[in-house]
This record gives sequence, structure tokens and C-alpha cells, in this order.
Amino acid sequence: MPKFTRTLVTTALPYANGPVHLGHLAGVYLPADLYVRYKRLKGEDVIHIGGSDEHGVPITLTAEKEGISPQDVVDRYHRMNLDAFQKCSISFDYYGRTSLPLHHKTAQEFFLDIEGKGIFTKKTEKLFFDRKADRFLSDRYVTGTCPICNNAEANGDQCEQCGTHLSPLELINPKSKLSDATPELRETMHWYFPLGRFQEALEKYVTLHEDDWRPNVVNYSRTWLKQGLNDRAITRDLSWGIPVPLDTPDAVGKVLYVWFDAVLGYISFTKAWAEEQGSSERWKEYWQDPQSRLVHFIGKDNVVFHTLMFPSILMAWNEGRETERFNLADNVPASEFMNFEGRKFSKSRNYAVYLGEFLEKFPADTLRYSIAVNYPENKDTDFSWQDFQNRTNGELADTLGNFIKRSVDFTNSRFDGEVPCDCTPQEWNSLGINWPEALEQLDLAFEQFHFRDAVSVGMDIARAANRFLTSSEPWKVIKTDREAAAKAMALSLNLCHALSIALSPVLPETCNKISAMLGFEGTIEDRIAAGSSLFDQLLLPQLKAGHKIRANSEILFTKIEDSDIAPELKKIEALLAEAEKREAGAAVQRMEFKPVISFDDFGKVDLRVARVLSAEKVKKAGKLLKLQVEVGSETRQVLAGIAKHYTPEEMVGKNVVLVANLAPRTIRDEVSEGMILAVEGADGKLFVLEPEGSEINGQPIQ
Ligand code: B3M
Ligand code: ZN
Repeated sequence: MPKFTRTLVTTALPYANGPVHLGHLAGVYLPADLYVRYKRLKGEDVIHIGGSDEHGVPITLTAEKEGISPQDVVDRYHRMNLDAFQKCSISFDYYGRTSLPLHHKTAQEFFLDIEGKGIFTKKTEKLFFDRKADRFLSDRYVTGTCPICNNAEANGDQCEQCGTHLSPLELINPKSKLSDATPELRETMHWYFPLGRFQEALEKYVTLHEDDWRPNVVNYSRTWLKQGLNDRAITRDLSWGIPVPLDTPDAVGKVLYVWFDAVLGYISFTKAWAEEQGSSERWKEYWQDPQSRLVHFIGKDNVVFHTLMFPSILMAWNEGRETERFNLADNVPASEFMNFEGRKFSKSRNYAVYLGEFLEKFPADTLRYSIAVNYPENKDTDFSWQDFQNRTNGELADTLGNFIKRSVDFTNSRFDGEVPCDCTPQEWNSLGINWPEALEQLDLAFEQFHFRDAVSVGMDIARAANRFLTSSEPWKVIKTDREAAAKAMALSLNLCHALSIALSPVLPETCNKISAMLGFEGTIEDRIAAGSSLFDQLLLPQLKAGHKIRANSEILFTKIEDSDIAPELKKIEALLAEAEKREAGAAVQRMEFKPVISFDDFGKVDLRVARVLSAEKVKKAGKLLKLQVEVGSETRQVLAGIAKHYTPEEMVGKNVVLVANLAPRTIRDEVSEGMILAVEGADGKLFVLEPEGSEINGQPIQ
């Protein structure tokens, strides 16, 4: 018996705070859809659950910026994204919303269950409070100067310029984004989820899957585990979100942290799906029957939320329960990123192609194909208009479309629109295609999430089919040997049928059109019978002599002309020029010198030559190196935001310029006693200043 009898596929819930772009499609939604469609064609029990993530601070920030309510924001983008997914044939069984009551109820149930077991801890801490706005400020609402790189517009959670993860308390001159007021520190209490309590269980869980999960998924998880898991605050002082479901005074004004609630969306949406099916308890089969397989499709930036956080929330729920225990994910196929014309998609810079907009100009199947063959499985890949045009015109129009059209048209014109004769299994196996092997490759490719391979198995069949038809030349042969031409056409039509199945996951609309041209009613999925695989039909010719095909063909793919993509290329040019201008602007800004200072002022700065004795990375601050430097007779500890530019080994032994009389500052629980000077190159690389000379250690720089 197979290990699993049904599969629950989930896809990361996009924030309803902007339109999804091709990068999202490539990493998450298309691969999930390919997998789900494949499983359905196999006659397996599978459902695909997704939806909008409608909480979180970015949504309230958008609402404030536009002067509308958060509900307006999520209504707009939920509709827009659902519409784009539908146009792209992403076949969700249910597409939910985390703002719906059933979701709120589910998340609150989880909170209460874990609270009731005494698993959460509560901690009081000092957070920034904006008196003018009368609100606590979550990290994203605070901006200020980065203590590492001096960027004046660092966010409270991270500095975009140097990438350092920050806490708002580390910002110099913090400001509230709501009112520009300088925030004050106030005490507030929050609920914390003690991830560390599940450390051992999570280590076991990751180890159990170290061979079947992708290396990046195992590595990201292990990096966190190695650092030791800490308590995570799972409540926030906000008004938009799911209220903490307690009547106590300390729960007033608190909502659940967006990530705590979002992952539970997978569960509440499955409940909503079951209700829609008219059997409201059926969701349990997918979540709680150990024979159900749970698979999360996500992007690489969401890994630990799905391999550590969500599993530990489920473990907390399962604790002390004999029944109604939740399954943990069996696999978490996280993708790398797809870039766009060689650069990262960036919503904030508007450097993106949005799915909905794309589909207004080009058909979904052509996009699905181009994206699938560039699926970022284990490295970042690129989407380019040129590649899109080449693949559409070459592989889809010339190879696949042309073969289908020639087969259907010739049958109609010369064989009365009927399959002219039967084909034997021997003939079927002499086409240069090893059908059992192709089937096995398809299975392997889909089951192991190698979607590029899965598509190429299908396209190999199309190429073989094209070669067969071209070399059998029925349009010539028919003049002398009608029977041979009939045989070629019967085989070709059967190849059309095989292709309509093999390529159906990636080209669902096209394959339904092929199926209709071959004379079938309804969609391909209409022909699926539970428990029997449509793919098995590839093993033998299915269309018998006399099978009637449709009297007219249609063009499956329209070629993309240079003039069709010219405006798109122009747009990219404009975007790139804009980016360049911005970068140049930044340089000009740097030329705006600081106010003049006196000699005396300058004399106050004590710059010294120091030598790096040792260097190491700083835990949880990926950009920082902790240096011990020798300056004359003293040894100092200095934190420098250069970890992305120098390895610790490279730094050891270097002479550096040390600002020796800077007041000490604590960053990430480490004291920094000074600063070393560095300069940023054009591509963002930092170069540490290295004074040359002999016996200069400790010498002042003047
Ligand atoms: N909305 C983050 C993201 O879009 C988040 C995913 C939630 S999955 C439960 O990257
Ligand atoms: Zn910075």
C-alpha cells in the first residue's frame, strides 16, 4: 500500500498588499499547480489550498498612505490576485482570506489551546510609543539612522542599505512613521511562543527529512537550529489583526502576530473548503489522517516559518492529545528566486511584471510554459522577454502547435475527419519514444518536484512526433500509397492525444483545445476517473479506426512578433534608466557635504592605525564582523558591518583606520569600542581603508 492515500498542497499566502508578479508565479503558484494537476490526472486524491494573507503591518501602512481602511486595501488586492490566478489557470480548490471569521476563530482556538496548556510565556518589554498617534509602534513603523552604515532611512527591523537586521532600539534618532514624532519608550506586555521548548523535536523532524527535502530547505532550518531557538513574540500592539481572545485587561489592544495567524490559514481555508463541499468535517481527513501527505510550496524566504514555526505550533496543539493530532509537512519544496531581465524583482522599486497585466497581453499557457522551463528549483533563474518570445515561437508554435494542426487538417482534408485505421502496440512503440520510460520519467520528475524535467519529457514527445510526421510525408505518400499515409495519420492523431495528456499540467488550456479538436467532449479533467491514471493511456494508442475528430482546427499559439515585445523592452529600459538615475542621485546626495566644522572640531576625532588580531561573525547579524584590533598597547573590540564583503580570515592581519575615541555602543549584546573606516564602491561593495607603512601601529592619522 502506498504511504499516502491523499495529498494536501498549500501555497504561501501572498500578502493582499500588492499584485503578485512573475517571480511569485515561478517560485510558488505554478509549480504547485503543475504538481496538483499531475496528481489529478493520476486519479489521486489531492486538494490545493491557498489564499490571501490579509494582516500585517505593511497593509496598515498602505492604508494610511492612501487614506483608506486596511479592509479596502485587502479587498482590492485579494480580488486582483485571485483574478490573476484564475486567468493563469492556477487551479485552487479553495482560495481563502485570513480576514474571514472562520479564520479568526481557528487562529484564536489555537491561541487558547496553547495558552491553556501554559506553553506561552509573557514578557514585558519597552517598546517605542508614539504619543501623537497614541500607539505602540511595531518595528516597521520606526525609522532612523542605521548604527552600522549611517543610512538615515533605516527601518526598525532592517537597514535596506547594509542589510543588517536591527531592532528599533538600535536606531540613531528614531522617528515614528506615523507622525514624525520622536517616539518614547513605554512598557508593554506580549505573549511569546517558546520555540526553544521544541528544539529537540524540531531537530528530529528536520533530520527525518534531510534526504527528501531540498538541500536549501534543510540548510536554512539547520542554521536556525544551530543558533538555538529563542522565544518569539506572537502578539502585537495593533488594531488590524486577530484580537487576542482573552477578556483580561492585558489583552486589550493586542492582536496575534501575522505569521502566527497566517500559517493557520492553511487549516482554516481547508475547513472552509470542506464546508463548501457540504461535509464540514472533511478537512480533518487532510490534516489529521496520517495517510494524508502535506506539502507546502513556498519561496526560499519563507522556509523557517514552514519547517520550524508552523510545525512547532502544531506540536504544541498535538501535545497531550491522542486524537485530532495534526500532521506535519512531509515536504516543503521551497524555490529559489526568478529574476527579471537579470535583476531582482522589486515591488518597492516597481521593477516587476505583474501577473494580471501580463495576461492582458499574452495567453496564460505561453507564460506557464516559459516559466516552467525556467523553474528556479535549486538556483536563481531569469525571465527575459527574448526567451519568452523564442520559446513561444519555437517550441510552442513551430513544434507543438504546428504538429497538431498538420495532423488535424490533413485528416480532415484527406480522411474525412476520421482516424483512418487502428494502430498496433508495435507500431506505437516504433515511433522513437520509449513510452514506459517516458511515463516513469514523468512520475519521477513530478513526484520529486523537478518541474523542468517534467516539461521536457512532454516536449521530447512533441519533437519526436514532429519528426515522425515530417519524415513520413503523408501528403506525398498518399499519392502512391494511401494505406501508408493512413497509418501515418492514425499514429499522428494518437500522438496528438498523448501530447494532450502529457502536457496538460503545464498547458491546460491548450491541451483542452487539442482534446476538443480530437473530438472529445468537455475538458481533459472531465475524463479522469478516481483511482485510474490518465497518464497510463500513453502506453497504448487510444484512438481507434473511425474515431471522429472535429471538422476544423484552430491555431494554438500565435507567434510573438518583435513589435509585440518592443513596448515591454522599452519599459525595462525606462525602469533601468530610472534605477540608474536613482543611484546617480544617491551619489550626488553624497556630494552634499556636511556643514563646515572647525579645526578644533576635527581635532577631536582620534583616528589611529590599528591591526586586526582576530575576526568572527556575529550570531544573527549576518552583516557584522566582530574584530579584536590592536592599537598600540591596547586591544579593542569593534563591530563592523562588513561580513558580506570580507571573510573573517581576510580581515586578520590587516592594518585598518580606527576611530579610537568614539563612545562605545552596544549592538546585538556586543560592545563596539570604535569604528573602522571603509568606503563603498559603485556596486555596493565595501572596501576597508588599509594604511600602508612600517611600524605604524597605534599612530595617529593626521
Ligand atoms: N505572506 C509572506 C510572503 O508573502 C507571507 C507568506 C505567508 S505563508 C503562510 O512572503
Ligand atoms: Zn545600515
